[in-house]
Amino acid sequence: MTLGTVDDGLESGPGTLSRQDLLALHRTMLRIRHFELAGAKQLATGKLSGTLHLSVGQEATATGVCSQLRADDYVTSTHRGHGHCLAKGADPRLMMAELFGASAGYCKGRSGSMHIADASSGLLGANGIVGGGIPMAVGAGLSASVRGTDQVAVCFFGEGAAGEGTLHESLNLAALWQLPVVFVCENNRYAELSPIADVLAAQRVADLAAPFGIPSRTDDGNDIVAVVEAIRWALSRARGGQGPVLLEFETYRQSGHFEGDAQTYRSKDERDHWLGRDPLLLSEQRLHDLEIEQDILGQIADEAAQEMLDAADWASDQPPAPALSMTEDVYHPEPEPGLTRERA
Ligand SMILES: Cc1ncc(C[n+]2csc(CCOP(=O)(O)OP(=O)(O)O)c2C)c(N)n1
Repeated sequence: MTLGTVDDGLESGPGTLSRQDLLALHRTMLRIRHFELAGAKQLATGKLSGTLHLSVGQEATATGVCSQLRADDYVTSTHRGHGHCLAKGADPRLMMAELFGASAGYCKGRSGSMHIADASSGLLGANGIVGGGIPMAVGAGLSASVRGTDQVAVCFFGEGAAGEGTLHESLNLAALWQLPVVFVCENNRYAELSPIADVLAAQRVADLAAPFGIPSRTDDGNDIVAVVEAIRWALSRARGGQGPVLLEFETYRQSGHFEGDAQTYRSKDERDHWLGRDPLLLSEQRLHDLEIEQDILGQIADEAAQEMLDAADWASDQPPAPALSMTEDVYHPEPEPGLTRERA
């Protein structure tokens, strides 16, 4: 669709974002929401096997952060990475094909949901290893620094990953070498089934940056404008040669840890509270305040839903990757002369 109906004579929205910007952000959040819902539907109807880690409720963090990145900036993601990939510019059809294990997918059907990568959009990979993407972003930041570019590397991670050694090693090196890395914690309050207080000694993830002299802040991760403001601050430092930054965003995973999770570990009251703070709801309220008509919002939502249903339909028709292709394109060094592969 064209947003031409609100294009003319735009006033500035809050936080130096125009109404057009806010609509574009809203649209990206809707595309993420509907990608997740379309994937869940494929699972529920048995067309897709395995499970998925959905990011329903966390759309504002992926959208806000990636909206301020350049195409050549790097992103590393997590097991809950669909939103990060979409927001960084990945094609939902090629992502969906990965969920189906189809050769047409970004990684020829070998990545599944948790390891989608697309170098052409700077996506160095989602990652099923909790904390695994964090040092990769430091490597990407080091590469940018050595090559003398002004690219930035962003790693998304959860508060559960904040207890992993990889975060602390990565903060150390990024600070020591003053690398252009933005550490982005999506604190969705639960690591699998464990509340944050059971897994992290620090009061806040943002506090973990202080020993390394890294500036940090905690913001509302469900408010798209707050996310954009925070990442703009972080990027002005990281791209400006002032070294790494850590952003913590408070948010809530509305979906289970995985599709099929009975979610007995949280109360209805808690859930209801956060449903009232749904990032799409908050964004819609703001757009209403800016006098954007409901018809326009409805049209954007319908288009996002249709796009993702079509992507799922298309992907489900793609031929699965042949089993024997599994070892193709996988790094395995040749054995030294005189050694057989078995002995090497
Ligand atoms: C190194 C490693 N340890 C444990 C796991 C099992 N595991 C998968 S998801 C998860 C919780 C991660 O929590 P968090 O980092 O907060 O991300 P969220 O699931 O909340 O998005 C764990 C422990 C894993 N995949 N990798």
